[in-house]
Amino acid sequence: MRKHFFYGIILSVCSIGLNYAQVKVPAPCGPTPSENQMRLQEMESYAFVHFSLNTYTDQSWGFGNEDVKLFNPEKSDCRQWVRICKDAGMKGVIITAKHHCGFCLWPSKYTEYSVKNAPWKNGKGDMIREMADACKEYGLKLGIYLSPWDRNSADYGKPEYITYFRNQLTELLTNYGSIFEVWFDGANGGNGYYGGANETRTIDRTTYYDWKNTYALIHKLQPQCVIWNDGGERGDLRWVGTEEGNVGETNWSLLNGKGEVTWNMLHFGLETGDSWVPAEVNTSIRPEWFYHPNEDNKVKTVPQLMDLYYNSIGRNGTLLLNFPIMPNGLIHPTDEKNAIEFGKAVKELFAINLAENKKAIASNVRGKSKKFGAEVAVDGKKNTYWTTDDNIKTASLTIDLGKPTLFNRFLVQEYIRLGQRVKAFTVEALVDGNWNTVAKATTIGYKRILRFPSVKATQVRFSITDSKCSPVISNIGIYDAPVFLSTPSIARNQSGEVTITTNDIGPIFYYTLDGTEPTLNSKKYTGSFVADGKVVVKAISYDPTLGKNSPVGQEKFDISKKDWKLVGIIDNQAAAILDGDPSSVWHQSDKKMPIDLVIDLGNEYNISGFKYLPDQNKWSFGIITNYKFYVSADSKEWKLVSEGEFSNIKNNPLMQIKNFTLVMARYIKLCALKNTVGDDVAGYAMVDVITN
Ligand code: FUL
Repeated sequence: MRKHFFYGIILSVCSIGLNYAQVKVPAPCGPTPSENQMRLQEMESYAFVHFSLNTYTDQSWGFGNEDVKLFNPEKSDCRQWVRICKDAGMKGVIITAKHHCGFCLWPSKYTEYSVKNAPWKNGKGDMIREMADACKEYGLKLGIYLSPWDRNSADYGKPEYITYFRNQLTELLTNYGSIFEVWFDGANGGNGYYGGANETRTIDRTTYYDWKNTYALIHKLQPQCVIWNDGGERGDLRWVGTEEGNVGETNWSLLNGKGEVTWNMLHFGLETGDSWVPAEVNTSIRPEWFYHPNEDNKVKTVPQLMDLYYNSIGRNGTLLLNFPIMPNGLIHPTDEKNAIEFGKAVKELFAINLAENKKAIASNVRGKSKKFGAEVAVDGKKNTYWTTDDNIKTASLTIDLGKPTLFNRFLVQEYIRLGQRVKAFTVEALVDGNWNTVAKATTIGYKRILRFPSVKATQVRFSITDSKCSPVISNIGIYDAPVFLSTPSIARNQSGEVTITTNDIGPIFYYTLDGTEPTLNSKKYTGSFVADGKVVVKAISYDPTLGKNSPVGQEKFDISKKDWKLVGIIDNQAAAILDGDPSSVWHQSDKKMPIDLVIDLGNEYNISGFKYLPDQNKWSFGIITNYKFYVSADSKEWKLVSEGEFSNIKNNPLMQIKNFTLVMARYIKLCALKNTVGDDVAGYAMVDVITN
């Protein structure tokens, strides 16, 4: 009897051993990330800092003739920037070593247009060196933004410029230690100073830069560096088609290595793509990339930054968040405060994974092996995974939370070293013995986080309903996230009626009209009210059940539009320009460029600027890039008061603000000279004036 028992043990040990040895890891499914791409994906979030001569001229894009003498950040402190980035949870910082104006933040040997001729530190300063030192001190990685378009260089457009560009790249990749990412912006060619030529230069972005050889140089100098490039040859990462701070809910980390890349491919990836090209979500903590004092109250709030987190990292992307540097060389205190609170909130949110080390079972386990079992998905280790037998494309995993548990977030990760596989999944919660679906989604990738209203359940079932190959899940997290109320939106229509709204369900609003911060003692909003003429409306929303209020929303309105009339336009839809609603838009397409829009303000005013908001819709068109702006007392004799470009309006279609010398007028004329696609359509969501 004892003998049998002994042989039995030997036999079963052998068969376990056999079973273990037989269960092979799944084969990769489609393209997989390189080590460099993997390292970047695991960084999850990193920062941009935008600092150049634009900082001193209040511009988005410099022309290339701005005076180097303007650059004198008397308090500049890269340690402040890096400390803030670190506290915000970021793992690296990419600095605009050279933006489109061509000004270099390091003393390049190859141009005079750099810090070496600026008053800052008597021409002895080197901002890239200071950044490299600060990054080292705080344990963050350093990245470089080097604009291929250079509006200062006399050689731009000629072959000589490529040598210049590579010389600069060599300086940056040789003298400042390890660089984790190089960023080549897609804005290319156009008008500029070009060493005094003051002309328009056009290049073929697919051939001019000879990216292949530039990439070879980067690989030689910095083998661990990833390349971001929106200008031609496919890089290691892709732009997501918007600077608003989101990537598609469906997000494949794939594209084709060659061929055209459409907007949809940028935003959603390409399920059938033959190359691994993950999404990087780039956006600014303020509307624009460079510092503009008029955006001091437009800094993204913590709830907005949390949305950004879910819409980037939570959708299988990395987050590249920009901080504009002020003329004194520091990050503004509001940006600092919001970024640090955001970092803290993310840390707190993910501190307790309610699923970790809980009992879990799966509908299928690869070779019935413990190594690939359900519990491995909740073991908190990133290199272990639950997977199924080959050819299994639908499967579920159930986690027993042990007791009724409140949660509102579900996080899941694929082991992407074996490819991105899952096409669709659902999450259900067991409440009082019934399974309720709490969320449905498509792709997962490196990380997917789903938000849903709080639910109290004893078990959670994660079901893969479609997959390219057998699913490979490395991690599952269940969280009870604190709820943030979003900043309320404030709009005013042509009759002067102010409306306050929010996407949250249930909160009430309090507001002020005298510039003071609203509190629960301020006036309660009971519906739209009239506040015509110049006024600042500030509002908060408050949820009595949560006992929480939102950050302050604010809108500064100028003169009343009651008496405004669009001159010579009979289409009723054109009222969209004056209705105060940023989502409504009117296009004129019955004329050839230049196309005029004339507005009668009804009275004479002292005007010192104008605002133009382009079409804000997803499939927007008629976005004006070049304009002239005229004023008149009688609509007969016109005076040109401003002309130029709406820089970067294509990628970042913000409200454009142009200031000019004070002038008395009753009529205004916005003349569209060109739009983003070069056709004859001019679209307007809003046109407004700034009075003294
Ligand atoms: C854009 C540029 O044109 C902006 O100025 C900014 O640098 C942003 C990150 O990329 O396309």
